[in-house]
Amino acid sequence: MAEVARQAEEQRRAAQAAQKEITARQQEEVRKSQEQARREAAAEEKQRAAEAEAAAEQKQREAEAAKDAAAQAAPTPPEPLKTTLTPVAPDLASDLSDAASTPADKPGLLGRLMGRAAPKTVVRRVLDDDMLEQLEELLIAADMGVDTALRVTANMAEGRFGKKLSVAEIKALMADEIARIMDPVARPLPLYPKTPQVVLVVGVNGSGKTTTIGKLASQFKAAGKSVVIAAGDTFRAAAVEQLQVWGERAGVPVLTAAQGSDPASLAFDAMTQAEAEGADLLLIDTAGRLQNRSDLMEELAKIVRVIRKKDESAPHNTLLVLDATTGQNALNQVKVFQDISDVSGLVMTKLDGTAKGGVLVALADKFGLPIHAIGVGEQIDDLSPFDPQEFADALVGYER
Ligand SMILES: Nc1nc2c(ncn2[C@@H]2O[C@H](COP(=O)(O)OP(=O)(O)O)[C@@H](O)[C@H]2O)c(=O)[nH]1
Ligand SMILES: [Mg+2]
Repeated sequence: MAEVARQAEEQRRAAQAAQKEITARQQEEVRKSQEQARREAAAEEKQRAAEAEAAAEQKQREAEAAKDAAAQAAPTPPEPLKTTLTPVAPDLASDLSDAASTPADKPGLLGRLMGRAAPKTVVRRVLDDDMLEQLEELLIAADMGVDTALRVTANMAEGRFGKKLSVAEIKALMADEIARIMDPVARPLPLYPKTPQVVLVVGVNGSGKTTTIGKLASQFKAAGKSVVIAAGDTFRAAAVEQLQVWGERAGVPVLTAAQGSDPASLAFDAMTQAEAEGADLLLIDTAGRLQNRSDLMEELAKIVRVIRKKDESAPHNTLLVLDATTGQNALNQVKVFQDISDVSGLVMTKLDGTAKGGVLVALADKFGLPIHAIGVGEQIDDLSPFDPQEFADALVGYER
């Protein structure tokens, strides 16, 4: 019996020990699984943090890329005219009271007119015939032409003859008179509801037609217009390539034809494509070989005839592109192109750094044709609206 009891007791103990062991194992497992859960939670947390960090980085990268793109897309405004256009005479631009001018400097026109003065002293001189004559010479030297120069000085003298004026007053007066002549012709390229609006671009070789078309296409595109370009100067292969480069820069399709092929048939195809695409504008480049005037006239007339088969009212603008550095010659070019085409407006290029900007005043005075824009450099954004006061101030070297 005792043996049985002892065995039972042993069994009970063994069972108890086994139970203890099981419990310990279970506890160990619980502990382990809790540990595992903690580890997983920590890993998950780490993962989330890493993801958040990556997202933030990505966001920053995107913001930076957007900023870069915006910086690239935003047209850098062209240099102000007052820093790029050469004033009527450098002497007019430099203030007499400027202490920086050294005695070695040539006194310059106004220096001679007014006499040398102690720094900071405002010199005044009487506006008399002598002074008016010298101002005229200055304007003629800037390619304003005799008639227009006389008109400007006569207007300056009106009501002021015999009065004493300072350099600043003379500059302001001259700038105002010039701006008054330019005001009526300063008009942007008109846009019509009829599409495609056909803009025929004419002018002598090298005047800046192709460059201006590239700049215009870029500006219209930026303004949300759809544009098609026709490379109508089929005479020179290089001209077509140049236009293709501009088209790529502006993001505008350029229609081309083989060198020497008929520009009129290209214009017709371009018109067909512009209509099919629902384009807002069709810009047609042309050759500018004035050496053979009747050929050029025939070529332009044929382009016009052909596009009128599609739209009787086309071309809606005939833009004459003139090079400011050709000075008075630009006046002859207007006459010639008015003879052989229906010039509706002007673009004056290369006003950056020319001393012949005065020709624009003569053009406004003599022809009264709208001046739509001015070219102030070779880059895509170097086409500015024409602002008469800014132009006049820059021409005279007047700081407002
Ligand atoms: N500085 C300056 N150069 C210009 C301007 N417009 C055009 N040009 C340059 O004048 C040259 C002739 O221009 P281009 O467009 O080929 O004239 P096109 O023969 O009439 O088509 C090129 O070297 C142009 O870069 C301008 O406004 N300023
Ligand atoms: Mg060209």
